[in-house]
Amino acid sequence: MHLSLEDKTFVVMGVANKRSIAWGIAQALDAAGARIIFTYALERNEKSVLELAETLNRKDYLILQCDVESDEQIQTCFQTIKNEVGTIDGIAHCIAFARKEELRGDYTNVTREGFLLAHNISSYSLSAVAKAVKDLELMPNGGSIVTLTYLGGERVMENYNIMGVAKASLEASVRYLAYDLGKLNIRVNSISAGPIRTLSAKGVGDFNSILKVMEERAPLHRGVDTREVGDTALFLFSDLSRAITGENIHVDAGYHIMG
Ligand code: NDP
Ligand code: KAL
Repeated sequence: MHLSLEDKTFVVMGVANKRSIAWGIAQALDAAGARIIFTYALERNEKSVLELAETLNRKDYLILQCDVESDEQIQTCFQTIKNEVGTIDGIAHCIAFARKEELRGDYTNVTREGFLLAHNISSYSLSAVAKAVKDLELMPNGGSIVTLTYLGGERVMENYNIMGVAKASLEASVRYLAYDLGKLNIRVNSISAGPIRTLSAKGVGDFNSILKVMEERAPLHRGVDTREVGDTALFLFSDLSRAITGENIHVDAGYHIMG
């Protein structure tokens, strides 16, 4: 099915490389003709985002730095968007981080610093970005904000630990933000993606066995890819989902329904 978002602009946060879920979302948006503004955290990622952006159909993309640990960078980034583009129609927030050593073993090994860091980058950042959108009146015509979560935010999944707690906070933030921004006709939803082999997934947990269990037990008996997540994001960015907000859509081949 073809959706046209030709007159719309979206901010995509969290492209690290071509395996990133954010890149799958960018590809889906590009296929629908949308204009994209990319944000990255680390200087060293700017070049890889630029190389990927060059492969898009639309060349009027922007690439801006936005380390979400910094209020100043968030403010500067979204003020630049306001100055250069005026208004936007949506944001894909595809950002999470926790210390590697707190993503294995007992959850009780978590430290105060590690707990706060995971929540700061993986959860608070969504609220901070939503606040910037509201304060700068970036979505005067309404809009759609989409974030990424994982089943470990709803249930205990081995090794996910502090990230599961941060995702629970993120999912609750989606509901409170949906209520708050609903007044402005801005919708806020999350996509709960099945396991996908990205840079973040590398070196944490036993990814192969998690994927194997998914292929065995999920109703569709397969994994999912970033373009499938991208297509669901496209739906959430489009008018087809105009009455959906505060929702968490599982794009996981149905794995979450299994007992
Ligand atoms: P990637 O590693 O490709 O993307 C993670 C991104 O987070 C990177 O681009 C990284 O940027 C960014 N990031 C980390 N810290 C910061 C920061 N301080 N400021 C701004 N950006 C930051 O992995 P995924 O595509 O897998 O992850 C995207 C989202 O999807 C995450 O929220 C993740 O939890 C979620 N998810 C992933 C699943 C999977 O199986 N892969 C399953 C379900 C959900 P940089 O490299 O510049 O630091
Ligand atoms: C149960 C699963 C197995 C893996 C356990 C934990 C995964 C946590 C995700 C979290 C985002 C990973 C990290 O923060 C990794 C980080 O400590 C080290 N990596 C990096 O710094 C790289 C270079 C950058 C790009 O990564 C980040 N994030 O900035 C969960 C699996 C099955 C599903 C996943 C991977 C879910 C998820 O939320 O990503």
